[in-house]
Amino acid sequence: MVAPTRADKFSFGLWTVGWRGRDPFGDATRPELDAVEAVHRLAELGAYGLTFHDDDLFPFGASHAERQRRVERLRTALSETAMVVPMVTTNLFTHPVFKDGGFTSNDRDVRRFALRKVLRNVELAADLGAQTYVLWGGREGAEYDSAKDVRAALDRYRESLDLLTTFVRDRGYDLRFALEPKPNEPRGDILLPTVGHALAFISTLEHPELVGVNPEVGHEQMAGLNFMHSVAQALWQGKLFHIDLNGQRGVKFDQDLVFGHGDLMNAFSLVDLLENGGPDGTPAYDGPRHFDYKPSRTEDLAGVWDSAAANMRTYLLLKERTRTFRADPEVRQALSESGVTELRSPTLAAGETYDALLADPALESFDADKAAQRGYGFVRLNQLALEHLLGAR
Ligand code: 3MF
Ligand code: MG
Ligand code: MG
Ligand code: MG
Repeated sequence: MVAPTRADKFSFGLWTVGWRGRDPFGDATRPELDAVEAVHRLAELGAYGLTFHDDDLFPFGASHAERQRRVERLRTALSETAMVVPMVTTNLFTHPVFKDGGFTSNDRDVRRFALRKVLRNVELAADLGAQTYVLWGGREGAEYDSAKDVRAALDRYRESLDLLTTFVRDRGYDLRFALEPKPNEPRGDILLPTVGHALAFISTLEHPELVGVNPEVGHEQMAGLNFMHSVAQALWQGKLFHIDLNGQRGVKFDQDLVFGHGDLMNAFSLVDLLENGGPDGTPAYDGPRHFDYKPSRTEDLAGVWDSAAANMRTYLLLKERTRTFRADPEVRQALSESGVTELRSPTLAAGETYDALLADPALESFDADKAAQRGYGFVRLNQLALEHLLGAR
């Protein structure tokens, strides 16, 4: 039951298991990991996909020949393991040239260089059969309010997205873009800090249908937000193109823990939403279950693979627990008594107008004080969820 298979669609960033443990205060604690080994190890563990930034696969500034050589090695590993590349992304944050951003750098030459870096990697993504191209603008932002004209920066952000969507349309690529919001780190303030900001921005684009979001558990939680709520709204707007699963313990630095090693109750409700939130309890999301975490720098290579397996195992355990939760007759009754199911009924009757609502005699005699006495039973419902999560029911 908790052995992952390809059908579970688990994918990992090459930069996750490949993270060497370098942080702002300490050097690397682990050796470099070869992309080919990563593909083989992840496939053995039950993953189906690998994702990467251009710079994860070939060094920044690599020659065309070197780039091709690395891509071919990856292609061979993929065919040996039947692994796929569902998503590709660009590194617009490591090289010092991007210290003030890529698409929104104050320096126009840097912006042009950044755009070309993305365009070239979009070609590779399409060639490898990726369906999603993620854009995480970690350096698009500022530390000082006087340093960035935010409206001009958003104009440049939009200009970049409009160019990218025109490019994939003209080339006939079957590829969509997903913006990954994050409130801060590495910049003091990052543009498009939350899922909500990104959704509002997308509505201003030339081809909004080609752009969605890639929400990350820890990023929304760093802003003190409820991750499940953010994902639910993205789903509601048809914009959940991809997802980054990991763990975060509260409003502090970006922790990138294993999925479930942060807010476990919220992870449970997230898996419940993704797996059972569709019509009649079907999955609400069918894309990759992508892990963007960092094996803690205390771990050796064995610990890296243990942590990779832990992400998938935790997800599957939660999935199983959400099934027992949904199937429990007591839960069904509690959901009904709490009005959770009643919220699906439209507030107005079919064809009812505001005049009819204004004149409704039932509202004349509606006893607000009496209605206010109702207990919703949400605590009991949440305890049922917790008991299923703990395996106590
Ligand atoms: C940083 C992130 C990024 C993005 C990545 C993929 C380096 O907190 O989450 O990881 O996920 O750039 O698009
Ligand atoms: Mg992250
Ligand atoms: Mg993170
Ligand atoms: Mg991420």
